[in-house]
Amino acid sequence: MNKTLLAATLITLTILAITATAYILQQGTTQNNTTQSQYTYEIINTYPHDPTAFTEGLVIQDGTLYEGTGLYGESRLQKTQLETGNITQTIALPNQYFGEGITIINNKITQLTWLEHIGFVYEKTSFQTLKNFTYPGEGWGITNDGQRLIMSNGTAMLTFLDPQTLQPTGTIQVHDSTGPVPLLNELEYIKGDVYANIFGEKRIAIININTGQVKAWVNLNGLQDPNESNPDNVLNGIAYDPNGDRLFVTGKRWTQLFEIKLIPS
Ligand SMILES: [Ca+2]
Repeated sequence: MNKTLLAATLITLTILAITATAYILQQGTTQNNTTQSQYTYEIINTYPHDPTAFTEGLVIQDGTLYEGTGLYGESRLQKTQLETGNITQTIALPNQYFGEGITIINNKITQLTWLEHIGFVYEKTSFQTLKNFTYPGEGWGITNDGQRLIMSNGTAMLTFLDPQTLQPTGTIQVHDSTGPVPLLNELEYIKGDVYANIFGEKRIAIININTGQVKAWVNLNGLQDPNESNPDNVLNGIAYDPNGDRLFVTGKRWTQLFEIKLIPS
C-alpha cells in the first residue's frame, strides 16, 4: 500500500468511526426520549365486587358491569349492578372450559377460553349463545376498538380479529424501551389506546395500538384488597365507561371494584 492510499484509508476509517459514534449517541438520545410516561392513581369511588368472581374479563356498559370469570367448573358470564354489586344475570360455562376475557361489540358479547381454543358469542341482553369460534394459542384478554376485536394470549403479542368472521387480520408486538412486554392479560380500549393488565404485576400498560409502543405505565402499588392474601387473587380487570369518563379496576376474587383517576407522576 502506498502512502497516498494509506492516508485515504485512514481518513475513511476516521470518518466511519465518527459517523458510527454520532449514530450511537443519537440512538441513545432517541431511546431516552421514548421512555414511558408514568402515572399513579387516586381512588374516586369504591363499589362491591363479587368475591367469588375469578375476574378474567371486565366491561361496563350503560351503568351495568359485565364480567367473565375463570377456573374449571366455576367459569361464567355475569351481569352486575355497579352500585349494589347485585348479580342480575348469569350463565355458566360447561365444566371443561376455563373462561377468559370478554368484550361487547354490536350488542354481542364475545368470551374467550384459556386453553380450549374456543370463543363464545352471546346476544348481549339474553346471554343466548349465538355461535362458537376457534383460534390458535391461548385466550387471555379481549377488547375492541369499534372495528376490530383485539385479543391477548399471554405473550407480548396482540391479535386483531374481524368481529364478523372472527378470523385474525393481523398482530402487533407490544414493547417498551426495555423490549417486548409479555404476559398481557385483561384489556380495555380507551380513547384510542389499549390498556393492559400485566399478569402478576400491579401495573397497567397504556399501549399505542398502531405501533405496539407502551406510551405510559400506570403504577397501582398500594391498591389493595383483603382477598389478596391468596396469591392467585391478582389485580386483573379494567373497564371504561365513556359516559362520565370513568375508569374501573379490580382483581380476581377481590371484594372491591375501584373507580380510579390517573395522576401523572
Ligand atoms: Ca376490559
